[in-house]
Amino acid sequence: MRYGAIGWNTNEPVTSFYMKKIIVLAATLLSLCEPADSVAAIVAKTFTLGYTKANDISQKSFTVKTGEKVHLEVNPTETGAGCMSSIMVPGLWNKPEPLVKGKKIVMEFTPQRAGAYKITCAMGVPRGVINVH
Ligand SMILES: [Cu+2]
Repeated sequence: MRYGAIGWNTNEPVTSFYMKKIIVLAATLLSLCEPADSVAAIVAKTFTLGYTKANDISQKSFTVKTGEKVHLEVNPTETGAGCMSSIMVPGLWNKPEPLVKGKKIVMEFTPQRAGAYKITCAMGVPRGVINVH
């Protein structure tokens, strides 16, 4: 075989040249095959909310799609008191989470059925809505 035919001018053996190409190609293909979980984490619809006693959660209405992962985060700058001192989303996040100053709350879920899901306190008093289409 004639040197120069594929554009190299070192004394590198032909096999080594192609092995490097194959390793780079294999690494590229592997990097495309990430587990489903990390793909979902990337595409999760994310909402980052604040909370104060006076204004409650900083966003009250949400629109998401069925089958789409939702990452709903609340960062309380005050600790809740009384009736509305906890938060949950019946049907999507059934565990009441206490609103405590400086304690981040993360609720992650993937709605499977369309509907209007109320955001409530532990007793079910509404404070917002997640519309699933
Ligand atoms: Cu309540």
